[in-house]
Amino acid sequence: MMLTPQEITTYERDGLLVLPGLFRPAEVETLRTAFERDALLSGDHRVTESDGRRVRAVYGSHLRQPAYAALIRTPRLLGAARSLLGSEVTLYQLKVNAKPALGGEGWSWHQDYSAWRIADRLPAPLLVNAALFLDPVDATNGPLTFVPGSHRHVLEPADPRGTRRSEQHVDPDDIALSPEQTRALVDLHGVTAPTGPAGTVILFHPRTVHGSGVNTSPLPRRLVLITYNHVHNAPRPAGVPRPAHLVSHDAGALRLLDPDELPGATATDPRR
Ligand code: HL5
Ligand code: SIN
Ligand code: MN
Repeated sequence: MMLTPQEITTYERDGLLVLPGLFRPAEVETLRTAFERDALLSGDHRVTESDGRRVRAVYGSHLRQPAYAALIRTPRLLGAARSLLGSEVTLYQLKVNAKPALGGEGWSWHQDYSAWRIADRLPAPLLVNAALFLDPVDATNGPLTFVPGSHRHVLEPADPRGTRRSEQHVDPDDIALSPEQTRALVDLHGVTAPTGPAGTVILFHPRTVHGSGVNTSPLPRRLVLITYNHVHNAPRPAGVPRPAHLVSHDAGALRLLDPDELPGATATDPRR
């Protein structure tokens, strides 16, 4: 799928673009079922909430679940990433942030590129994130919240606390902006927390400041986050690269999926 010139202008102005209901209910159902299966597999790719029990995030589902391997190559997402980066793209990262019902924890305000510059020595912020709602999102279940226009600010994360929240990945807590930085940005640009049906996609820039609050609702807020990278922007880790479930080790340009390859899709869908 190609984005319209107007959609590209909005993305460049705000650092984000909302595409309501981009995936059909049957497609989302397939992805939810595959996630439920994947979330049962223990390992370093699965991050828990502070109770050490409930699932906070699952990394690299495309390595274990065919529905996610197919998802990253759908023309709707891959085509959009290519148009925004103006190049062939590779996969950088895929995760599902699960934010469980009745108390799923929040994510601190941050810019993703800070994590990837520091942890993976990624040369440039030539990436696009696609956030796909696996559940309907409203004001009560901890929506992803953005500072529109913040992608033009180059910000140093506040001094990290001595201890890391997680050894498994860079938690936004560890690259969080200070209250002063956040207040200044929000004063300047305001905030937006897009809501919508399951299947909605938000495209956002790796420097767009974002975070989210606690899920107080009785329903989970599961969110797939796919990060595409410019084909000539491979990370250059100083030592051992981070594991493939965190940062893809496949440097090859992604190939578009054939129309009938996505489980749950119909070949007649005009937006494929
Ligand atoms: N957890 C990611 C990583 O690469 C970084 C965060 O939202 C993305 C900041 O370890
Ligand atoms: C969230 O899931 O609300 C936070 C997502 C992110 O930091 O990428
Ligand atoms: Mn993030």
